[in-house]
Amino acid sequence: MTNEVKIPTEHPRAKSLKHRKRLVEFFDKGVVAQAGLIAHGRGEAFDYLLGEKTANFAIRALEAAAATLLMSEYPVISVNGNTAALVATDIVRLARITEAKIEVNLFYRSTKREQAIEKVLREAGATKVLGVGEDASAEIDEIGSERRRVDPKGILIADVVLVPLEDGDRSEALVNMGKKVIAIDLNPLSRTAQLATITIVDNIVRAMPALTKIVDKLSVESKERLAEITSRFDNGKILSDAISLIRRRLSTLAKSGTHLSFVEMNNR
Ligand code: PTJ
Repeated sequence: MTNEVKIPTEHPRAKSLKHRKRLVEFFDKGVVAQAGLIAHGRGEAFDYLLGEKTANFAIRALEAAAATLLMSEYPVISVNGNTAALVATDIVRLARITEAKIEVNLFYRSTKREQAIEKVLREAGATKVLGVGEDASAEIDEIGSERRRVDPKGILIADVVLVPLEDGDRSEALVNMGKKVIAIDLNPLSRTAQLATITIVDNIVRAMPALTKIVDKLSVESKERLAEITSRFDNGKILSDAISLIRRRLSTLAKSGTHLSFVEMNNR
């Protein structure tokens, strides 16, 4: 039913409605998990609080993420249902320019879903997709969920893992294994956001294309310059800035009680 309804382009929330429609469509195709729809709603709520824009702190995290990817030896992009539905083309583009592997890694794992996600990625241009079926033959013991099953040619041996949107049981284990974890998560309070090496507090639909652009821009920089970007990066400060932005927006909005004429704060 949701997918039969045409979204009017002039609708004030047309973009957000289109993303919802796409997720429902990909849920019907067996790509997105039921819980993926709930997770998206949680993300939307945080995006609303953050002002639905890529904030300065997210740009700083994107730069650190781009520098980290460019300096890495064996980067892997981990893909789940929501990510495949919303940003498959960006994943393939980013993998190409960073020479990263793409691996399907699911919380609600089933061979059918793994294959459906692989199909979406291949249709978006991926030539190789790790972690599907028997290929996910290694296990990370510290992870309790199905996410522990990984590809021995992928996440298991990666030095940097990009996890756009996940459920938080994994960041800590990957960091404990000595890997750098780059997370994209709209909730600065989530376990993933808190435990990642670099947290991009932004919507994957904005952050993924932005990351590709920044990687392109930084790809001409020297190793020293890239190392400088990562060494001065402070993830605690990023999380603190994200939480402060929410607080500032809410206290300003709380004063008037109405927000539709709300002028964006320019001191972000
Ligand atoms: O496809 P699977 O089987 O691997 O399952 C994927 C989900 C998303 C269902 C699973 O990882 C899960 O349950 O995740 P959580 O615990 O609901 O966490 C999802 C996090 O992503 C939350 O912190 C949301 O705020 C955040 N989020 C949701 N949508 C977006 C987002 N962050 C960035 N961009 C989004 N579009």
